[in-house]
Amino acid sequence: MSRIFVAGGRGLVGSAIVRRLQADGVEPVVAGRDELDLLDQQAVDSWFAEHKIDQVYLAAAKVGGIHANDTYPAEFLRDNLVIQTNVIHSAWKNGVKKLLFLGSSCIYPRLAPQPMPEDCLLTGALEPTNEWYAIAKIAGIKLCQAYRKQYGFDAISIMPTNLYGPDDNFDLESSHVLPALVRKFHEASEAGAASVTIWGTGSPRREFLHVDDMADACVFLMNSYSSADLVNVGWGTDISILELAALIADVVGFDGKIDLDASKPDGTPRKLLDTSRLSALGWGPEISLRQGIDSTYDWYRKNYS
Ligand code: GFB
Repeated sequence: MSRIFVAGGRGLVGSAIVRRLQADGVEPVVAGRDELDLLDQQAVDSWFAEHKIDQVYLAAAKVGGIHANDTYPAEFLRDNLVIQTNVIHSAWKNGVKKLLFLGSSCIYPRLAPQPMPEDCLLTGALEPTNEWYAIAKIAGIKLCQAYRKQYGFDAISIMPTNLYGPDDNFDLESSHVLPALVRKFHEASEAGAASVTIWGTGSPRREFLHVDDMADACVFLMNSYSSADLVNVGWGTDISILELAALIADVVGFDGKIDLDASKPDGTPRKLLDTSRLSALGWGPEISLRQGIDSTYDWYRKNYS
């Protein structure tokens, strides 16, 4: 049986991949930060030499929403470059047979054609609020392609759209919009507040995919796909941030006002992935946004609030 390492196995995506593998009766290897510091090349190299891993899901990264990306550019660039370089290099050096690298839809130009096909990579300027993270992820894709070209290493790159689900970060400063709004509307509803304030103009459009669908796509691609060409993973339709806020308010049962704080950045005007490459390979998502928000809100109430 293959030995599978999920790097970042305690995070949003990594823990979903672990659950998905366990559902198939596979127990992947996970190493917490206390056990393995992915920023330490020596430590990562010794760890791989010792553990004899066959497959790697590289889901470890420094991540955050628009405010965190914009506030900590040095960490988003440096930590992600180092983590992915350490893992990809040590995996190859220690005989790993296959590696799946997780990128992000923010690698594409700010004003890319919508929906965004994989081949619009590097055809225009990036969104300034997350260009640091995007540059690190683009370097990760290029590293996978370079190791494939020079060493024949079977590394593939997958670009998820905005993800959400259980084990997400619900911190109001550093989280992405969906968990932030779940928390804001929940707290407003509990407190009987008259209004909730959301950031920006409410007009940017985003596509949201439940992380369990994402994990299923990762396992599918790990087992069936081998190419230097990246693959987008998304839900297929997008909604505006104001529509998302109204949907979350409805799930939570908040019937007050929604205010906009236009002093906060909007970020990319629209981010919708073209998923025709993945559809042609035979995979599609299953969890609708309404279902996904319902179950995420259940999880939040049980585990967080
Ligand atoms: O999810 P989010 O933080 O990141 O924000 P991005 C999406 C949109 O929601 C922006 C608005 O227009 C925000 O201004 N928004 C409204 C809020 N209210 C809130 C709130 O309370 N919290 C947050 N966080 N947003 C990230 C990138 O971009 O997407 C990362 O910064 C990564 O690099 C990730 O690619 C997937 O979708 O704009």
